[in-house]
Amino acid sequence: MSVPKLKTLALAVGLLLSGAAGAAESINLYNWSDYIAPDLLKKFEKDTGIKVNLDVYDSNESLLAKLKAGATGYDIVVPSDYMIKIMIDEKLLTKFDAPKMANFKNVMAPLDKPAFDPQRGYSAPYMWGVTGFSYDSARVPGGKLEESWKSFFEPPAALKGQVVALNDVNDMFVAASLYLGINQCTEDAKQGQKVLDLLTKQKPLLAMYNSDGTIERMQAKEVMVHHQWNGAAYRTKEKLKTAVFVIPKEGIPFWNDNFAIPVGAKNPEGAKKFINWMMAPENIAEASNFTGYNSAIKGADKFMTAALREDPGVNPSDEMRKRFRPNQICSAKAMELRNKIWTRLKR
Ligand code: N2P
Repeated sequence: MSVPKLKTLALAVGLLLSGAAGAAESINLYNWSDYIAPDLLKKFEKDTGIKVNLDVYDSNESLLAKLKAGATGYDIVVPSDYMIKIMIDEKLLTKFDAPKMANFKNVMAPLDKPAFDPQRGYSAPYMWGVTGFSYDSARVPGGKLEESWKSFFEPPAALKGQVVALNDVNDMFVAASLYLGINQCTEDAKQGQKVLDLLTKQKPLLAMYNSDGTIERMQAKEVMVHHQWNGAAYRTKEKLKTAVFVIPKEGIPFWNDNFAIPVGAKNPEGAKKFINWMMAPENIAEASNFTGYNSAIKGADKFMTAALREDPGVNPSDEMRKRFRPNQICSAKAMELRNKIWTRLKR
């Protein structure tokens, strides 16, 4: 048979298979915006016959609010570390025992036994990263900003209206506490007030608080400085060669995002297949190649683009890793203080 005919045949068989299976099964994935490649979801569908419907959110807190309001349509959600713990405590997650999955053996320490879910009963790792800030070296005064949170929280007057903060209580509170030398889990109202004072002083200098569209905003030169997750910063640098990502000397919030199955999921078995599939090195690497973040899966680096693997913001040197400050699991009292400060700031 000729090659074009073979191709047509393969296509016809493929369509038949995916058509038949696709109609039978689907899962609803509720993920951060711009955080998974549409092609990868297609590949999963081709491999398993399960179609993935994607809906997106912009913060852990919006996800939590949605689940608490009783949203039951989702089979998989992607909370960060500290939010996994909150959701376990609020009984919003289904236990699925990730270590029993075939591909869990690929998970690297320490993310195989993280403090927020030591048995990995309720979660499996997706991407990890850090939250720093980017600036356009072609346009900031002097072409350089100090490697300090000072550049972001107390920028020079010339940067008024040229700085964007993530609309993210955890990333903002932790960064501010690192800059001020305050324990991120503080329960002390006086310390909380210091954070609020810093953020209140910064507020009129900001163009906005927004976690979505950070890459496009930098690329379009709408602003010069952007509080940013390192994967987004990597993708920004691809589009704006003069962008620089900063890992501040006072320390940088280190986070990891995880797959979880909410209580009330309609297709938990399909969700488990997806989670296991995503822990295969070649699949998670495709996720990394799209999102710009690293994963905790052994052997994934082989399938990552060399540029991503070697990027100092995505795969920082040991020296830079000393600046990583993992998100901690704080007391309910500390979280209340944090949320109160955020509400006051935003009103
Ligand atoms: C998606 C980035 C999510 C990472 N745009 C934040 N933990």
